Amino acid sequence: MGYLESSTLICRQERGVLTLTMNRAEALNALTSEMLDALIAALTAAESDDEVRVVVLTGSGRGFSAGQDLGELNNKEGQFSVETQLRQYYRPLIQRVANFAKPTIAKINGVAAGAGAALAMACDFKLMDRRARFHLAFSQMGLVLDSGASYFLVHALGRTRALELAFFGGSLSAQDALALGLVNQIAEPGELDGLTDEWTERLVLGPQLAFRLIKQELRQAEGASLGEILELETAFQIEAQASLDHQRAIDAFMNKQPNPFGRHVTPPK
Ligand code: T3D
Repeated sequence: MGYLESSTLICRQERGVLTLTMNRAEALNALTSEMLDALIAALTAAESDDEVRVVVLTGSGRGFSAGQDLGELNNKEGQFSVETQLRQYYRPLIQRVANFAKPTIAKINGVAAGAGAALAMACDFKLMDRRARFHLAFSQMGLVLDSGASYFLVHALGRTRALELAFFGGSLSAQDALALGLVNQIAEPGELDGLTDEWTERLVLGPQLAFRLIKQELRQAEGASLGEILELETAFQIEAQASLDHQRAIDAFMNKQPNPFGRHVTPPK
């Protein structure tokens, strides 16, 4: 399937991986309405595209994304309220990413600020250049967390750490983000592309149905009771156990062949 090119979003599809590159390097990929529309459209198309197994979200130049484009917001004042902006663009985008059926990777090549940080956090896996940083200075501007940042922070860190970061956070280095569990792995300068390729390869080779169901299980587990989760796990396991992927894995095991999904090890930190 072809993806609509926009000057603000580059879409590249190769060997099961759709890479979406926010493309306003001169403004650290600050999010405009055009870019937000393009992101939502590309993700909507990718969801039902069987040729896409993994989505990678990244930025061009030295930034991941500096969040809402402040120039556009000022120009729009009067026509568009913050409420409209959040409801029309950020809510659908963040929900689309967080509920996406297939694995997603934020390839955090540079600074991720405001809604740009929330967008990265909404992805399943986060790989970060050692020189990149999160800029969570909402409160420094007299603003509150938005675009799901409060949800992602409190779920990742717990209330105490989330409050500290939201009140006084400012910039958070890649090293600190790793220590807090906000990102999966850090790449040395020049090595983020290679690291991302390793992750995408493992995800493309992996059992797609099991990945989709595991994502749903973990999402539901954030707000459900143990009883509800035990029920859900039962239904999903019945489905997974009947899959061709499971049959292939069992056949390989019984015949002392390598696992069909490739390496299954925790990557080194
Ligand atoms: O309606 C709504 O309110 C929706 C709400 C959404 C939530 C949000 O995202 S609100 C948060 C918006 N983002 C910010 O407040 C971050 C603003 N940017 C910065 O604080 C800094 O740029 C950074 C800390 C991210 C990076 O600093 P630095 O020193 O590395 O770069 P810089 O020189 O500040 O920026 C480089 C260029 O990008 C510069 O343009 P110039 O002067 O070279 O022409 C700068 O103006 C531009 N830029 C950076 N961020 C934005 C931006 N242009 C528009 N909007 C931006 N958000």
